[in-house]
Amino acid sequence: MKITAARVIVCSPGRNFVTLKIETDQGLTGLGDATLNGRELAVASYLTDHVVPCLIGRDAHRIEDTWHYLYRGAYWRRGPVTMSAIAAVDTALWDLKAKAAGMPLYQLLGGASRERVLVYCHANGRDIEHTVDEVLRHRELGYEAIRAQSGVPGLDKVYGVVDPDKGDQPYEPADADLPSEHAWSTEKYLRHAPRLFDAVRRAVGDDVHLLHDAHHRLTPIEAARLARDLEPFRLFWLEDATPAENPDAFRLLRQHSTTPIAVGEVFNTLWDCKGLIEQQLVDYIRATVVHAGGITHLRRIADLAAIHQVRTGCHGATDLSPVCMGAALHFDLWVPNFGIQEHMPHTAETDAVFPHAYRFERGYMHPGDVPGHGVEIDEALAAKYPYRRAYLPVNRQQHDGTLWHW
Ligand code: KDG
Ligand code: MG
Repeated sequence: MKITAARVIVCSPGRNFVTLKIETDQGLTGLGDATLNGRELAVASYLTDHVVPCLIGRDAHRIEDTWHYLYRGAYWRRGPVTMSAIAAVDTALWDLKAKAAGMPLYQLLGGASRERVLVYCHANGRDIEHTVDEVLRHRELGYEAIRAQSGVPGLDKVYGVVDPDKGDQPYEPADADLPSEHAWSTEKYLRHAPRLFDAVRRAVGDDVHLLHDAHHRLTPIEAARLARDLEPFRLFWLEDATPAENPDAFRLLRQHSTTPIAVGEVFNTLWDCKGLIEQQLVDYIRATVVHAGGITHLRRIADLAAIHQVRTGCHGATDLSPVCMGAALHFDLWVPNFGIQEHMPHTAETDAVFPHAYRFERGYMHPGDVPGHGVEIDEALAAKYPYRRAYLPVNRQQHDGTLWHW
């Protein structure tokens, strides 16, 4: 099966998505997600200008060889742009191989290890009361695992928080034109977060998994304090408690708390998490298909994690396209050391552009059983939503304006 053409499709049905479509001489096509929120065109250019010319004429079945051709062959390794581009090619090739075999992708990976995929949702509120209402509403929808994020008194905007009264959208922000600036206070947040989980746990009882994302904003000792303060509420995980690039920080965190730790949505390769996994400094690894080199590389990360009792918890925010979601769900159904999958439903506009076989049912998902990863693109509809420049916000310390982690 020879690759005859490959194209990058950039569209913005509510937010930007970058999709690679590979065509073959067998008439089959494969899709890969290449979306890197806020830096979309860098990946599109990396693919169009540097990768696509190398793909034409290659055997689409040689997934492993193509992965190394793009990774080692570039000489310059790693990084989110490179690895998202490689991921897109890899995902499209797995899609093609599974279509050629007439099987859903999870069958090629080794078959289903479970009946269905446990997912967690986002309950976001402007304050504690609103967040509790959102947790209870998501419980009614059947979710057994719920991430709770709340506005913090004294801070106007906080990551993960939605205020419908301010017209906020229930998805990861992608502000147009230039990055917006938020004010941050660690002291206010650290006072507030334990109160939030006290209220949420009381309202929802013991039978729901609760999660929280600190989004890299704490120093190691602050992260340790938060993890310890949250222990009574028995979280499923505390995510990105401190910036992910410093493994030593996680050693300090571990010394102080038994709250399970998740990290890795910003990781691109095994080399970013090797130490954290081998030293069992984290419990869940959040790398996913699009930003960590595709199915081929993600399964390598998962295999290393498995022998150190670290489980997977793939990133699944709405800035990852349905193509990534579909591929991740096949991976989740197979991967032996599965933990949980993040699920933020896409908007109706996005779902219409990316028709898919995966489905949600009362707190669980399934990738479906059509050949391939089960996600397609309606190119005519996609063309109606041209790219719009968009950025994630930035954070500054409230007291003196120092640029901080968002
Ligand atoms: O583009 C950034 C988002 O993907 C990130 O902010 C989402 O932290 C996130 C999460 O846990 O979903
Ligand atoms: Mg996160």
